[in-house]
Amino acid sequence: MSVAVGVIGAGVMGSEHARILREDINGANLVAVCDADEKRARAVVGQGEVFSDASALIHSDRVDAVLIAAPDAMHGDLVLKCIEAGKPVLCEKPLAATAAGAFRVVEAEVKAGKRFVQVGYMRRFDPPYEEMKRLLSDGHIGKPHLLHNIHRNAVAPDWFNGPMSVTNAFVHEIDVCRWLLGSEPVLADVRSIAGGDPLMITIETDKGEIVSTEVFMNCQYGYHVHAQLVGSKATVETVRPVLTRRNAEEQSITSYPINWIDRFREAYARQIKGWINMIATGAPNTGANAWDGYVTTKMAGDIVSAMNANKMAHLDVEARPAIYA
Ligand code: ISE
Repeated sequence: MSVAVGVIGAGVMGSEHARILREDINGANLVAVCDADEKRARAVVGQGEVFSDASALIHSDRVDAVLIAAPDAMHGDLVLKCIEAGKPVLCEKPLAATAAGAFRVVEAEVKAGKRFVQVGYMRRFDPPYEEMKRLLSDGHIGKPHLLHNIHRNAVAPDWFNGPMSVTNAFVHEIDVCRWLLGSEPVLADVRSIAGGDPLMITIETDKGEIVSTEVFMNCQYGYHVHAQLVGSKATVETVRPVLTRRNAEEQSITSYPINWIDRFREAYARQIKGWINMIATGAPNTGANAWDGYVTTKMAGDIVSAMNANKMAHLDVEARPAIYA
């Protein structure tokens, strides 16, 4: 059985997801793309149908499953429409622009008694991050003490604003902390240079681990994401995937990707492969669910509020509903 997928949003992420569905995934078929700009939709839809209305795509009999890559502020409502239509949905992070919007998704799944939603925290599918988790799980690192993160973009996207360093970018490190360590952030302190970029965010977890993250949205030299886990027996860190090393003019040079698409191309494809396999075979969902999406969005919002009040953020969430056990 081939899963017929409709993609909402044909921007930088939606067009890459559409390409992956067209070219890299056996068992899936890109049947529809919706974007406010019809030309952008037509450029990526392949043999599928172009929609100008997201609801029409979601409710189309041609569409079995929906991938949402629209602007962040639209995510929550579009996901709710997918749940109402009874269709599985992979939603790019964040799950919603606000904690309230994300919690409405959780409430809809609890009411339905069924999980429809996967959230696009693709680092869970990135081989370096997966290896880190495997080494930790197998006991090679010992008890985790510290996690150091670097999250640098070459130049912030033109739609970016200050709080998005947390709500759009740092949400990845919140999810990595929860997924890699199996811990819940309980305290966050944010410091920044004048102008707010870069930020340094220090989190303390419910197990006493300390997670430090630099978020720099305009580092100029390239897209650079790095993590180092410090444990009681060893440390382990991601190694930047490179294809070549150029030796010239007394230098040894490897290149940085220009954005997250190039750095995480394999992770995006593996994330979609796992999602399609789950839909087609009922295999367990190994990605981030709506509860994970709610927690990251709520914590990011709490951190932004604390930042604005020049305070530390005390992070807590409601009890996790049973359907997310
Ligand atoms: C972007 O939206 C992403 O999700 C990337 O993974 C992240 O590194 C970047 O900072 C975000 O703006």
